[in-house]
Amino acid sequence: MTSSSPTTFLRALRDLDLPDHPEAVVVDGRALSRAGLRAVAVAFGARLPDAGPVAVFAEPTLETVVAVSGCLLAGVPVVPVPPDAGPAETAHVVTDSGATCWAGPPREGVDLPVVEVPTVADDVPARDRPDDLPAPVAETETAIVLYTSGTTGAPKGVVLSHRALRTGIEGLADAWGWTGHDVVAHGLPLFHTHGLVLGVLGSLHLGSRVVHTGRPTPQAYAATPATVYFGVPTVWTRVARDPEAARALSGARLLVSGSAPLPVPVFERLRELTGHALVERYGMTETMITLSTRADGERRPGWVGLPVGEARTRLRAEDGHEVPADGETVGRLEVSGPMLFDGYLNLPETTAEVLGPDGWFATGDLAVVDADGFHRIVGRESVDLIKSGGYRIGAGEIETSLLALPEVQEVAVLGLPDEDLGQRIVAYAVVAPEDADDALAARMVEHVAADLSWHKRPREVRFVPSLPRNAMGKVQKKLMLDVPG
Ligand code: MLC
Ligand code: AMP
Repeated sequence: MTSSSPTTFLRALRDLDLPDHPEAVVVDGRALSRAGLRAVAVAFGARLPDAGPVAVFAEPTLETVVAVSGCLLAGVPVVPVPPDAGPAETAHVVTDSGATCWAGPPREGVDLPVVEVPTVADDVPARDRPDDLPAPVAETETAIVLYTSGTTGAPKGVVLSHRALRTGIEGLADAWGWTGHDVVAHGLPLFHTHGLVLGVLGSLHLGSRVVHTGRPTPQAYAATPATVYFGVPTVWTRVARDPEAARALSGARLLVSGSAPLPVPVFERLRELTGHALVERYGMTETMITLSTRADGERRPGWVGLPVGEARTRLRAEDGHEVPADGETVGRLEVSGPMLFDGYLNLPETTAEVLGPDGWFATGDLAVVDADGFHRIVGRESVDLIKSGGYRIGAGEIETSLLALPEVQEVAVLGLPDEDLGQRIVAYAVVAPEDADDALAARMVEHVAADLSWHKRPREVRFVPSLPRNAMGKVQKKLMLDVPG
């Protein structure tokens, strides 16, 4: 067994000697100081029935911040549950993660003891308010399990240690000059890396204030004074279409885009409107943020910059050789470093397919690197992993869901280019001619929204007489992507 130092993640929440602010954390208009958050988070941790993982219904609320912080301070793994997930997906996350209790409102598919989440210290009886923090667990212990889609099957639990989160955040602090003097604003979901781990937990580690705007709308961003704004490209595309909101962000220190490719015209338009060249960064649930442009360095539209902190990258050709750093030759991007995940929960074989014994992780993304070490993400190897609005969605899970409808004989799900969402989920379905109508299309969309989650619903259904297949019977999705409309 390897020894490991105690975790120091969430330093600014552990160490109350650091400067505090009455509105250190604001979610949708409700605020806590860090001292206040620490008190209720520790009280929440003390209520947990055992050391088992805690499933947290991760709405964008102060309760989510308290529950997640409380688990991390208590050294208990936390499992954020997407609030828009249907009963089947919720049940999968709760069961697969082995969660032993539930922090959130009653929910179909969840049969676990509920732990109430306090947000006001005075509401917690004095006897239930520990004076001190629990002893920190080892850095190598699991901090969080984030569920994310693969090309097929149900979402997989990505296991991240306290060390992965800490080193990932400290790398970004270095790249972005992110300090306790910053105010971070965003309105992203609190069940993924971007909104939860970077926006909220990153701030609680580095001591910046964080303001969650409820929704990531241009108006909400414009109305929230901050030094650093986080957004997925869809958010920035919408800001670029709202000149007044965009101009309101001119006084920021950094505007940061990530989770999907930022279109170059959006980068250019925002430069015109705000005077800012956006910082672009690339990451994955499995890797934290591994590449970024720098606060004090070049920002090149369409490029995601240099390795962050202790992250290392390499680009491999199909034959396994490293590709030249010429800014043109495309290779498979691999990443190593202490910010990597420990594996997919309960899936050792799937983990071994992507995470080698040498510590290199195959991202599934294709990239080029130039002589200065600048990276550009070219695309993904598989068309079956779709990024829509910054959400990662597996074509396979949607196809499986749709095939449960008796009318759907065959189906292929694709991510088609979309100006707003980056990719738009389109389901190509083979059904009997008499079934092919708007009512069935609407029912298919509703079925996915209810069965999986709202953000995984197809935005469009196209009825087709057949799907193109090769001699082996495999659907030729790349051919379908080449055929317009
Ligand atoms: C939402 N709606 C629902 C619903 N859920 N209606 C019925 N049932 C439900 N379950 C409604 C909303 O209220 C809203 O209505 C409308 O549907 C649209 O919802 P939306 O999903 O908010 O808007 P949309 O335009 O589809 O989404 C754009 C978006 C969203 C940018 C807001 O895609 C988003 O939040 N993306 C962020 C994804 C993300 O954080 N990814 C990071 C992954 S981590 P109305 O009427 O109010 O408009 C990662 C690592 C890294 O990638 O590198 O960062
Ligand atoms: P997720 O696990 O949701 O973080 O999704 C990770 C995937 O998002 C990566 O494998 C990339 O395909 C994509 N991605 C994240 N950031 C960027 C970026 N800046 N540019 C292009 N693709 C990105």
